[in-house]
Amino acid sequence: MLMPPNKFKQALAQRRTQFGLFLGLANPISAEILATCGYDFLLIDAEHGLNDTRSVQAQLQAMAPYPVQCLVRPAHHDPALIKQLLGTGVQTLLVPMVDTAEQARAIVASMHYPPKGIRGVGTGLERGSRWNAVSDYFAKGAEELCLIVQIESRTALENLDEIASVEGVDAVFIGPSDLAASLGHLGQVSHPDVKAAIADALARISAHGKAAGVFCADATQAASFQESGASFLAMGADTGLLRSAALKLLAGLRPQSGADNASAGY
Ligand code: 3PY
Ligand code: MG
Repeated sequence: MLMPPNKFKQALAQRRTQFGLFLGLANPISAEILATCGYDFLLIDAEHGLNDTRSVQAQLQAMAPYPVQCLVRPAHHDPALIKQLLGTGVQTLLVPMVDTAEQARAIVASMHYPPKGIRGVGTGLERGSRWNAVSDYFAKGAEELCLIVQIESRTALENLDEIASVEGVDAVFIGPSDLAASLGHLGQVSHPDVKAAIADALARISAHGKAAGVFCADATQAASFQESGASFLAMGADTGLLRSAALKLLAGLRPQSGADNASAGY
C-alpha cells in the first residue's frame, strides 16, 4: 500500500476553508460519532484532558473509514512524544505554546528523519507506516506531514513574523484562551484587546503566505475571524458540545434550571 495523501495540508495550501472540532473526550466511540457529521477536521487534543498515545491511536483507527481529516495536539514539544504520535499515523500536528522561531525549528526537526531532523526510525512497530506495509513511507512520508504551530502568548505575538517564516511550518493557529491569559485577561476571550490581537495576528500570518487558524468557541465570531484571514477554524470541543446540548434540553423542560458558564474558555 501507498502513503495516503494529507488532504488537510492540501486544503490549507489552497486556503479552502476548513471547519473542525477539538476532541477531549478521549473516546473512540464519540470520535467516530463526530466523524460521521461532515466536519472537515477533528483534532484529538492530548494537551488538555486525558488523551495519551494509546487513546490517540484508537481514535485515529475509529475515524479512519470516514472522509474527515484527523489532527493531533501533543501535550508539549518533547521530540520523544512527537515521535510516538507520528508513529500512531497522524499526519498533521498542532503544537501548542510555540513562543519562538527556535522552538518552531526544533519541532520541525523532531518530525523528520536524519539528516533533516532527529526523528528515530521504528516503522516496524508503528501504525504510521502500517507496520511497514506502506512501501513508500520513507520516500513520501515527510511531504505528507503538516505542522501547525500554535501562537498563544504575548511573546509569541512579538515573534510571530519570525515563527511564521520558519521552513517546515505550514500554518499558524491562535489559541484565544491562553492568549487572553497572557495579555492579562484570563477567561475573557472576547475582551476588545484580545479580539484586536487575534485579528492582527491572523492578518500577519496570512501576509506571510501561511494558512491562519483560530479556535472559535462562539460561532457568531467565525465570519469576522475569516475576514481577518482565518482559513481553518475549530468551532469548539466535544466536551462543550455535550454539555451545552444537555443544558439546552434541560432548560426546555425546566426553564428555571441551568446556570451556564459556557463562555469560561477552552
Ligand atoms: C487556547 O485557546 O488557548 C487553545 O489552546 C485552544 O485553541
Ligand atoms: Mg491554549
